[in-house]
Amino acid sequence: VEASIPEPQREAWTKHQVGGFKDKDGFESEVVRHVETTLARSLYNCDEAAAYSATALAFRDRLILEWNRTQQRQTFSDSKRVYYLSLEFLMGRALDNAMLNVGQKDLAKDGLSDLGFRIEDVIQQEHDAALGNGGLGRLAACFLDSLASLNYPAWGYGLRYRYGIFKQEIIDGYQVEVPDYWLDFNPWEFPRHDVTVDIQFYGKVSRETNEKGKAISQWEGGETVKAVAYDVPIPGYATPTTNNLRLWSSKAASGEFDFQKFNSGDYESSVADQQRAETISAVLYPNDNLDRGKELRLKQQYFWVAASLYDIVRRFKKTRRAWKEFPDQVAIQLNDTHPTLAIVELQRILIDLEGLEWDEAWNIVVNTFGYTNHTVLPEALEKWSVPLIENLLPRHLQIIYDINLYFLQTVERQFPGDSDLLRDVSIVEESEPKMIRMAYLAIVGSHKVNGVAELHSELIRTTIFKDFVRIFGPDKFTNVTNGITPRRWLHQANPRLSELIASKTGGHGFLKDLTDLNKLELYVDDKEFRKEWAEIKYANKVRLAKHIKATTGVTVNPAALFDVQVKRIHEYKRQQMNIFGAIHRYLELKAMSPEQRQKQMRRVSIFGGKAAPGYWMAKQIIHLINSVGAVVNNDTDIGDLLKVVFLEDYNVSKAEMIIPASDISEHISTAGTEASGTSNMKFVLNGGLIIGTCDGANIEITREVSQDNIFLFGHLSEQVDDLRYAHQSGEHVVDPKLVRVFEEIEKGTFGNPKDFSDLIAAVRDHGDYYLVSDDFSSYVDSHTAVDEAYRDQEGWITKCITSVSRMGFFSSDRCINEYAEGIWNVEPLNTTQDKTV
Ligand code: GPK
Repeated sequence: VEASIPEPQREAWTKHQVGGFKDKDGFESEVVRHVETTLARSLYNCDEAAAYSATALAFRDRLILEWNRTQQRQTFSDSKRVYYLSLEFLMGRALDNAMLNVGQKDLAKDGLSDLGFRIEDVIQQEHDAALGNGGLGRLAACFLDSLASLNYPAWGYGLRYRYGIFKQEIIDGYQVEVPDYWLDFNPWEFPRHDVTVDIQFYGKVSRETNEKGKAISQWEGGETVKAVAYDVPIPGYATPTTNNLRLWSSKAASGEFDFQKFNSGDYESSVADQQRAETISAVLYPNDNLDRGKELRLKQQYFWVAASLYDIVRRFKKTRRAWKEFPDQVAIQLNDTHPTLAIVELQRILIDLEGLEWDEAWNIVVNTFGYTNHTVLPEALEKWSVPLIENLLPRHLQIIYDINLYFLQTVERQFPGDSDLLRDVSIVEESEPKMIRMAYLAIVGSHKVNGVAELHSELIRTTIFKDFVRIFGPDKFTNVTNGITPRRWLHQANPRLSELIASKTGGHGFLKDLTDLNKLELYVDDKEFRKEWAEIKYANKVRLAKHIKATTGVTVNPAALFDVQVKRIHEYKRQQMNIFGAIHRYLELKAMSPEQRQKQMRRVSIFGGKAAPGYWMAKQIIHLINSVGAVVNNDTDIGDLLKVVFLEDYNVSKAEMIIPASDISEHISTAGTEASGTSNMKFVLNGGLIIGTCDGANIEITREVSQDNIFLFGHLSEQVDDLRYAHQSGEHVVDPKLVRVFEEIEKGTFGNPKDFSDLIAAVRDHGDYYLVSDDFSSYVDSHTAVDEAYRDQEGWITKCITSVSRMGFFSSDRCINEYAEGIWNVEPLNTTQDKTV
């Protein structure tokens, strides 16, 4: 690699190399400099927002120095890199994370205090980067943190949406969506106006014969859009490694607008072209676990994938290696099927632009890609209509057909005459219109396919992808159980607990190796330790209680059992069962004598989560929760024995406050539907227990913490098909307790019953697909067991401490190491032997 500055001038560079601030004084002077110059303000008009901006800029400057060194180190070392392609990165706030990861939060706290600010207030000024929907997007963000913390040479690639996931307001008990325009001031990104890629759409394919007599296809796009790179530094924890998240933004290819049109007076169409181009990266699709097949979404996918691959290939070409070495230099992980077109695009680059033979190219492609599946729900599996692809990406459709042809030929040789099998595994579904099954394309084009928890990986092997296991053999399919970063989800979200753990485990090493938590088990009977543990949980609950009061007006008692379900609203996640359960509890309390009542456990039933704007049932669930809250919370018979609250606009930074305040959290999906779940891990890591079904990672959490420390209920995934079948054949008898709940709703106790009729009908009249009635009585019983266990506070604390001590497995560091070894074949980069120019 050549340096751009010749030898004689380099001395001046070394002399002026900036080092970043080293102490509190240096930090303060950077903050003041940014306030006075970058922000053009002064001590006369520096509010909290300005203090945040200046602090963020000071840390950004510091990060970018490490970013530069890391990129240099990775280039010089010439080692294999990982590229994580994800349409979603749910990053949340960056400042607190950056301060903690570089180990300068205490310094910043003191510095800000000198300047007249409280660090907590300054941190709160930051807008969440919410470029994702839920679990899948947050997983990608945890992975970036682990990749950097473990010193892997890794980049994330995504889209720079102008609008992230909408903000949720609750108005009169209904969800209202408000656009999330978050880029007003974003100090964490670096625009790279020099790093651009022209992306083609539409157009036609021509076939020519080259000098050697070989047929070459050339795609000439009918429309060009420019991709501009924006880089976001990703600091690792307690390491100099600062990786890159590259987000692409779309722009009109001709700059601002078409001057030809502009000069000829056609202003409107000139501006329209520009707007159409910018629309591509304008908004995040707000659906979780649902595919809607919209053309603009396909455009987003190709735009992002093509820009990323161009970038990756450009970087590879600088090494001047032979193409066959590509998979030794590059591992690309597909986060769900959203980036599956990357498989087709790389094959196109290799055969159409680089002139490789099909087989050689295909070998490279397959060895480069890995595919992670995140769901078995049929409505979430992506399919694109053939006419849509043909119009937008004509050459890609041809290549998809060729991939399918060669694939089906090998299947035919392996299983001669099995035409059912050929139809079942074909990448092209023979429907009207024909559809491309993206998961099948991803499987065929990758060397490894993984699920995200043991049960889920087993389910994909035995159900949705079983034919592919026959064809490719079992080794292509593997499991990598999800994990979470303990930096954000313990150290940052629960600083007091992190300190307490550090005091018992010999420092903060557990944040690098989470299995160190097992040292806590020695202290489970330590009186002083248990007392502090309980105090911290209580303080976290007080903080949440204040937030509840301020945002909903409801007074909750921090001594009550906090029962939390926060996640996207979805029928399969069964928030409806939770609120039916809360109604059941309310009815039981109402039926009691006052004396009896006073013996009951106090509960706060806390909900949060967004419904996709077009998801009618999910919106009814939100409305029911709010309507029940309005009645229960104002019932003087009930007082603080039961409160039901819905927290508006659940997002990453709210999660950081809510999760540490939970006593019990609900992970109650119909068995076999929740691929993994990741908040389940966060709750237990923060000293809360779980009520849950035998689903996703709940099963592995149980294995780790033991049956005694989790409240499991409900039918098992192997029983689900039979139960559904039984419902179909009219044998469905609704649980009597649930019948009673429905009666109460239909009496109008919680407002107009028509508002909730579809929720009831789904269970009573439409086959109860999610088995709410089948699981209801065991759910209610399990809650009774929770009450009993919580009554014994000492026993409860023992359960919590024991569970935390056994959560080491669920670090995303473990998870990333498994990907690195089993799928990517990459190694961490030594950060101690820095080479310089
Ligand atoms: C799965 F298919 C999808 C999707 O579209 N969005 C999404 O967030 C989630 N997911 C699963 O639902 C979770 O069970 C899982 O933990 C998470 O992905 C990460 O793997």
